Amino acid sequence: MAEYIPSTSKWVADQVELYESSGGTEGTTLRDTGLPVIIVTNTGRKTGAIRKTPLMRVADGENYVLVASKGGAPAHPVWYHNLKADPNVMIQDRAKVQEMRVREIEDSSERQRLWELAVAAYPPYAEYQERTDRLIPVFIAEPV
Ligand code: F42
Repeated sequence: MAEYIPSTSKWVADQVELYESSGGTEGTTLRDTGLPVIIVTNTGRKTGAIRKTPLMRVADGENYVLVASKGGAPAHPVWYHNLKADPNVMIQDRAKVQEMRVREIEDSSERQRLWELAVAAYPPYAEYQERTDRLIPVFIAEPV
């Protein structure tokens, strides 16, 4: 069984701890914004370790849109590379935990539709894209 290595960001690791230990009843929003968060459990592409990444909850029907924004940082978040290496994830949305498979959206019109959903759910995504000249990657997570 692979080991879980918490995020190096304490606030992130703390949110995962609270979210999971409360069975998805606490720690389910972004700080005091009231905006919902999901936890994406993914596999470290180098360590094979279990990694847990909170992301804003952007639903598209039964699917989720995962946005590799990292606050508009110049480089993709490391979890982006994990998902590209192994698309099999677990997503916890409050009390619901399900196996899902992710794929990066390359088609520009589909990406545009999903990007608009994401910005509607979490407007700062638009500012993050302004901050960086990297195109912020968008994944769709679909039930297995
Ligand atoms: N980040 C987003 O990008 N989008 C969001 O919508 C978002 C929402 C959100 C809500 C709540 C919250 O608490 C955090 C939120 N975050 C969001 C932050 C997100 O959870 C991540 O912390 C952030 O995106 C940065 O991801 P990261 O994978 O770059 O994390 C770094 C800090 C990290 O954990 N690095 C580890 C380390 O040890 O330095 C390595 C982690 C890892 O996966 N290592 C791989 C392995 O094999 O284990 C190696 C990968 C490689 O190729 O090097």
